Amino acid sequence: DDERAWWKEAVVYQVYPRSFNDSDGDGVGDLQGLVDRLDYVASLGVDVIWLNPVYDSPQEDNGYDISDYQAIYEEFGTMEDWETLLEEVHDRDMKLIMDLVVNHTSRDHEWFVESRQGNPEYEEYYIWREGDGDDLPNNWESFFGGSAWEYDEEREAYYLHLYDTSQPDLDWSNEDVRQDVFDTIEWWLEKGIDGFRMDVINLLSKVDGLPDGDPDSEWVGSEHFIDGPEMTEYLAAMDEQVLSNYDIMTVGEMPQLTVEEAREYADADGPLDMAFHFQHTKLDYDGDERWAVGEWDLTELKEIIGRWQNGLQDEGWNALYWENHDQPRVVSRYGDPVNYRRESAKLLGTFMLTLCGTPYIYQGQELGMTNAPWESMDQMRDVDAINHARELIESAGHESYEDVQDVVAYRSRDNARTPMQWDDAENAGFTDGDPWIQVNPNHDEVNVEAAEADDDSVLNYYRDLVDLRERKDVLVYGAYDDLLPDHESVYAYTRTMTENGDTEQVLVVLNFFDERPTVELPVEYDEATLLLSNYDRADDAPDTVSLAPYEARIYRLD
Ligand code: TEU
Repeated sequence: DDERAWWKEAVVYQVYPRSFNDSDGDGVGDLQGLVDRLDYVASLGVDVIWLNPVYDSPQEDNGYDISDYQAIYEEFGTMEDWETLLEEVHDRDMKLIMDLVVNHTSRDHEWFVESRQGNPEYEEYYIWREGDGDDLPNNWESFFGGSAWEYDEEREAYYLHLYDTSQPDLDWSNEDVRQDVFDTIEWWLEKGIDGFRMDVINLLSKVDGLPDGDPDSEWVGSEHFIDGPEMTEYLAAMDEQVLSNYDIMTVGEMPQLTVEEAREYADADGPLDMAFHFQHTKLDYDGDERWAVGEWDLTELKEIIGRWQNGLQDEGWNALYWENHDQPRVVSRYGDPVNYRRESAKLLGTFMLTLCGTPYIYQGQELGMTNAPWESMDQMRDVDAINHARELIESAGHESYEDVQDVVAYRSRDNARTPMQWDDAENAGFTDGDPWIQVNPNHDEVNVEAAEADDDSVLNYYRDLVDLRERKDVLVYGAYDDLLPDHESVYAYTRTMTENGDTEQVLVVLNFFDERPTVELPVEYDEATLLLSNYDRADDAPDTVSLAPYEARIYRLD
């Protein structure tokens, strides 16, 4: 969609506050720590910060279990600190979007406390079902493993939790729930924030009667709770009552999202501006299996990206990402963290910042941070990884963690959550205390201080990429054309935009592996200018290109 909007032209930087910067030495990142590093964030040239949940929470799922939507988690600071943050972000001409987690709350939320006591006002706020002993209400599974039902002694009934047992799902079919959530959204918007990232927002509506799901499906029950029957209605109401009254950006996180659905959620009158899908994050699964690692294929990546680039060309808008707090580090998945860490980090960055859509850079991605070694269970913090590690050990009749270490260490969400690497000091400059999670040992080499001092660093390359994108509308709005859909190691595409009779075209050539291929490209041009590359080389003709390992080039064609 080429109608202009500020959020289409924006580059977003995601901050996971728990792991960004600790200002008070308790080993946990905090709001003041982020404020202290805002000049760094601004120096990247980004326009928007997406802040992961900072609300009051028992932190069973690092803040995705919210016990009070209108208070700040104590270890992160106070509401005053948060207000300072907003002000300081705005002072630097950036915007701030917050995480909205309203599929579920924490079990400690007052609504749940009242609900489990059977207080009539809150009785129907969550999804309660009768049942006893092994007789579960249905066969739905939690994303984190095990049944999606937990028995509550107090209410003597089961409640549904599609995530952790500490995260009961709200009953969105209850109008009072919707109204309370809309009021919360409005309360934050009135504080002056610039939008929301909406957590698992396509899970709100559950099929009536909660029927059993296909037992062979990867997430049992999901056909009955993903994109349920009332989804469109709930989001339309949220939009009409609250969102549409503000000039904000909204991005929905939507597991199992297809292009067709994305066009509906994010068309011109849709409730959302864009949505995160997961298709390209599953390339390295073994089939459908997340807790197994498979070989990935570049032509498959092209197919997925092409589907989304073309599918949202006229309607809707892409959200572009490689990493976030739930994904392992991209260099360790689709690059080479050992022999070509820098080159492949730059290559993957080039890809993300030259596609059509709004790019999201996750903290540390701009340094080429990698997965960490998880040598024992007690180094791990993530409830998802820990649960699945236990399940894997049990189900395969394994003895110990070592037997499942390869897959767990590769896939764990903790890979994204190791502290931001500021310098080569003991705790990477993240904290003066004991970090809540291990610091990646490679921080002695991979860190901001070293990257600042090095013209060739991944960091400085990301700055160039962001800068280029900010200067070239064709990189934001231009149409995408894949030149080599069948090539197994080189990805090459153009972005083309015609405005007032002038055509602007950019060519991107990416070598995704460590070989040295030569490719012929079907491009027409009178003059080609190399705008950016991760190798130092003189301009050469872009129709016959010989590439070094993980080489990336961006040309302007005239
Ligand atoms: O995640 C939803 C979710 O299911 C995925 O992001 C999942 O972690 C991913 O598919 C793994 O590949 C959101 C939050 O981002 C996550 O941190 C929370 O734990 C979860 O919701 C529950 O709120």
